Amino acid sequence: DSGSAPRPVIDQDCVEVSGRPYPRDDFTNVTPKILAKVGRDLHNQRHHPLWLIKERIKAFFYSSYMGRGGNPLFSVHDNLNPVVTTEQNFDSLLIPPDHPSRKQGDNYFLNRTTMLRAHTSAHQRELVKSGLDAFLLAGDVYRRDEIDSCHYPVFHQMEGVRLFTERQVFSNVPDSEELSLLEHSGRRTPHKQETHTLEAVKLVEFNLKQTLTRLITHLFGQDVEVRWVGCYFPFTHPSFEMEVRFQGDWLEVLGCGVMEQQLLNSGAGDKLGWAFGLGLERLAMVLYQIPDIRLFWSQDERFLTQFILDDIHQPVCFQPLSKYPPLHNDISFWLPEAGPEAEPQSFTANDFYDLVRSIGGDLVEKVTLVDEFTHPQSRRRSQCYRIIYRHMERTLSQQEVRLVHKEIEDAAEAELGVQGRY
Ligand code: FA5
Ligand code: MG
Repeated sequence: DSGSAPRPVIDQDCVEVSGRPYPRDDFTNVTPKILAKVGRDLHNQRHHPLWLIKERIKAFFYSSYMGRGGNPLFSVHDNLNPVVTTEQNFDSLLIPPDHPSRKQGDNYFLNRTTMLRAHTSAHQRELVKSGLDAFLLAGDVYRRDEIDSCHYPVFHQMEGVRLFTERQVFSNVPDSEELSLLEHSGRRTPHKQETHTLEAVKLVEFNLKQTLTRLITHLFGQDVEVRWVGCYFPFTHPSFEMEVRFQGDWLEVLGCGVMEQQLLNSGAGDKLGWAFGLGLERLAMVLYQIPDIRLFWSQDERFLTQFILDDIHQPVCFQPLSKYPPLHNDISFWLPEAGPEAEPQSFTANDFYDLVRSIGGDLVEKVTLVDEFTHPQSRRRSQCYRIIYRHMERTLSQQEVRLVHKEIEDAAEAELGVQGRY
């Protein structure tokens, strides 16, 4: 049979992503379900709601910020490979070696040195280094996280960065000859970094917040309720999160701040910068009243055709697909007993969430820890999770759910070392 096509070789030693092999090691934890999402590029699919919101954000920046000569100030990048080094995702952003965000339990690793990016900030340094002063960057990002209507292990972010020269920062301040961006013997305070002058930081911070507030009112109209919350990122200081009122609650839509000066040292050390990272799904959910984040992955025409517009600014009156009834099923198990001292925690909730998502896929709407106790004599710990199953496009049968639930029970025992109390 010399004429037949070569058969694909399934390589036990490598993970293949977009046609490239990555050697497995003890850090490898990507699942086939996750790998199947790489390359879907929802943000680049014309008329997809994530594409639509990306286009609307681009349009805002294009029309509000002109460079010299009338060309757009911000360049847009939406095709960077989601496979990055851990150096890009963490070290390049000053995330310390022991920082909790590096945990295996929170990220999808191809191996110890390579991962699916957990945020678009992973590309900040390379783009700043290439000489850009203002850019937007959209992409798919990957995180092991909780399961509910606002969290999904693959989502999309838009990053924005803008750098300012001293002249640009003080351009509207009269008699500003005495002012400078940087100072040499300053101290870090809750309001500023050691090398920044307070005047410069306040102007950059104001520009950042004004830009984002204008973006949000451009998208949602004047009536949207917004609030700023102070927070912490290793790569910005000071740092903030913006929350928007959604379905009676505050929903976090973005993080931002004044860039750590160290990030600008290779080539832009004489400038100051701001950066933000926003969740495209979260904004689209608020804008189009999309009730569940799984819908973005739907191939259902009744969902997708609602976003086909002649003009990206045309309002969308999203008609939710009727909600089909949920079914729930609980699962209880004894956690693995604490191993030898050297082996720390052998079970994390994210391992379980990931397993549920791997097997149940988009049938799973939500997973919550409903009960937990420690046996008084044996000291063994038991947990009970409630899994809510609901299909977005049809009614599930008890039978169908029982099969999936059984598969989850078996896999939890086989893969997580728990002992089922089924
Ligand atoms: C970050 O990812 C930072 N890189 C943002 C940043 C960039 C800060 C530049 C400063 C400068 P955070 O983890 O909070 O931050 O995520 C940013 C946004 O992504 C959130 O506000 C939210 O809108 C969205 N997001 C986070 N996790 C999820 C998830 N599991 N599902 C959907 N959206 C999410
Ligand atoms: Mg956050």
